[in-house]
Amino acid sequence: MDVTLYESGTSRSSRCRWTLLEAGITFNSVAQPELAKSDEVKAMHPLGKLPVAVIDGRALFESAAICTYLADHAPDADLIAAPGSWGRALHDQWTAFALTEMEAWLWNTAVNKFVLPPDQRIEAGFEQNAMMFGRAASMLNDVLSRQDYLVEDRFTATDIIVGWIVNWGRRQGLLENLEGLQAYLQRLFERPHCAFAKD
Ligand SMILES: N[C@@H](CCC(=O)N[C@@H](CS)C(=O)NCC(=O)O)C(=O)O
Repeated sequence: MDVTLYESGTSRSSRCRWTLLEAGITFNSVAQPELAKSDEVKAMHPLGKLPVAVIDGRALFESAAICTYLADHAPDADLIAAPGSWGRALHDQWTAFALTEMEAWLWNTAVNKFVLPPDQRIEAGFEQNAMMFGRAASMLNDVLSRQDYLVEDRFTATDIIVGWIVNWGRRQGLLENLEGLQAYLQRLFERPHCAFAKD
C-alpha cells in the first residue's frame, strides 16, 4: 500500500499516525499544519481539513474512516474486528458514540474558543458542552471499569479512535473522578506507538 499522510501533530491526525505504526505500514508524512485550508489540501478535502491520507493515489479524509480502512488492509496486525462480525458492529457503535456524543461537544467549545474568528464565537455553550461530554464519558467510564478495551477484549483501532477523544477530555480537565477512563488512557499510553499528546 502506498500511503501519504497529511498530518497536523497531535490533532486528530495522530489517530492515523498511530494506526499506521501499529499496522506496520510504511508511509510518507507531510507534517505541515499550515497546509490546512490550502488549495493543495482543498483539492483532497473540500473543507481543507487535516488529516487526509492519500492511499494508492486516492484521497481519504475523516480520521476514523482512515484508521478503519488502514486497519482493514493490514490483516497481519489484527488491528480491527472483521467486517460483518459482531465485534465490527461494536467498533461502529463505539466510534459513532465517541464522535457524536463526546467529541462533538468538545469541538463546539474549541470552535467557539479559538477556531472561529472572535466576532463569530458564541461562548454561551461551554458549560453545557462540558456537561454533555460528562454524561457520555461517565457511561464510557462504567464500561471501561469492567473491561480493558472496547472490542473483542483486546486493543484495536477502535481504542485509537475513541481513546483520542478520551484524551482530549483529560486535557480539558473533564476526567476527574472517572478512574476507569484514566486507567484506560494509561493502558493506551503504555503502547510504544501511541501518538497522542501526553501533556
Ligand atoms: N472530523 C475530522 C476533523 C478534522 C479537523 O477538524 N481537523 C482540524 C485539525 S484537528 C483542521 O484541519 N482544522 C483546520 C481548519 O479547520 O481550518 C477528523 O476527525 O478528521
